[in-house]
Amino acid sequence: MPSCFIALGGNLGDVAAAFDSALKRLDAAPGVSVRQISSTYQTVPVGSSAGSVYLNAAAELHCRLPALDLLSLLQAEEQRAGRERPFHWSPRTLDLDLILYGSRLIRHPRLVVPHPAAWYRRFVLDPLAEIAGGVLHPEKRQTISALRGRLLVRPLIVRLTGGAAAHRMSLAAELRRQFPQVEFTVDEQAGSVFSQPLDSTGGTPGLVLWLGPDLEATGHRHRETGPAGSDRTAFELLPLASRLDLTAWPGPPAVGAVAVLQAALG
Ligand code: A4P
Ligand code: MG
Repeated sequence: MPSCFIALGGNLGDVAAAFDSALKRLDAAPGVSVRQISSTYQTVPVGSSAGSVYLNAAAELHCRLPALDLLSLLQAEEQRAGRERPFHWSPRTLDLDLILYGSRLIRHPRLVVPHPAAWYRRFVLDPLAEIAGGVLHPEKRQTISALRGRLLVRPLIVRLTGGAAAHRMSLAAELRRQFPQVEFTVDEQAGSVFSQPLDSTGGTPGLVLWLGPDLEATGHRHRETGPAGSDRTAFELLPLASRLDLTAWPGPPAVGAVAVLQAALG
C-alpha cells in the first residue's frame, strides 16, 4: 500500500479545527489511514493577495485508493470546510494538496504528483521534513530533508539563466532590491552549462531559475548540443535538484520569481 504525503494549509476561520476534522474524516474513509501528523506551523503568506498568516502542516496516509480517488476525497474535505475559490491563491479555509503518492510520477489534467511546487516551498517542506525527512523525492532525487536543507543556507545562492541577457540582468537587479538575503548570480551565456555565472562566490545555487530559450546563443560556440539540439535540452542540462522552469509560471516571470523566492526563504 503506497505511503502518501499530503500538505494542509489555510488562513480563514478556525484552520486548526479544519485540519483536525479533515484528518479524522480521512482516517475514517475506507482504504485510507492516517499514520503521522506533523506539528502545525504559522507561515508567512506567499503571493501578493494570499491574505493573512497561514497555518500549514503535513500528514502521512496509507492509502489503497487510486491517486485520483484520493484527490477527490481531499477535494470533498476542502468543500466540506467551506472552501471557496474567488481568485487564484485566494485566502482559504482548507487546502489539501497531494505531495507524494509513494514514488509515483503522475501527470494528469487533474493531478500532478509530486506536487510541482512542493520541493522549494518552506511552508510545505518544514512540516513534511518532520515526518518524511528521509523520504526520497522521486523527481528531484533528493530526500525531503536535503531539499529543505539547501534552502536554509544564507545567503541563499540563486542562479538566473536562460532568456535574453538584458532580461536576466534587469530581473536580477529588481530581485536584489527585494531579497537582500539572496545572492543572485547571472549566467553570461544563457542556460549554458559551460558559462561562468557573474558575481559568483563559487557556492552551489539552492535554486536555478530558467527564463526560457536562449535566443541569443544560436550559433554560439558554447551552445549545448543535446540529442534534439532543442532549447528544452538547455533546461534539462541544468542541475536536476535545483532547476525551476519559470516559463511554466502562468504570469510574468518576475512575479513568478518573487513568489518562488518568498516560498523558498520561508
Ligand atoms: N491539482 C493538480 N495536482 C494537484 C496535487 N498534487 N494536489 C489540481 C492537489 N491538487 C492538484 O487546486 C487547483 C487544481 O490543482 C485542482 O483542481 C486540482 O485538480 P486548488 O486547491 O483548487 O487551488 P489552489 O490550491 O489555490 O491552487 P494551487 O496553485 O495549487 O495553489 P497552492 O500551490 O496550493 O498555493 N502561503 C502559505 N504561507 N501557505 C500556503 O499554504 N498556499 C498557497 C496556494 C499560496 N500561498 C500560501 C499557501
Ligand atoms: Mg490546492
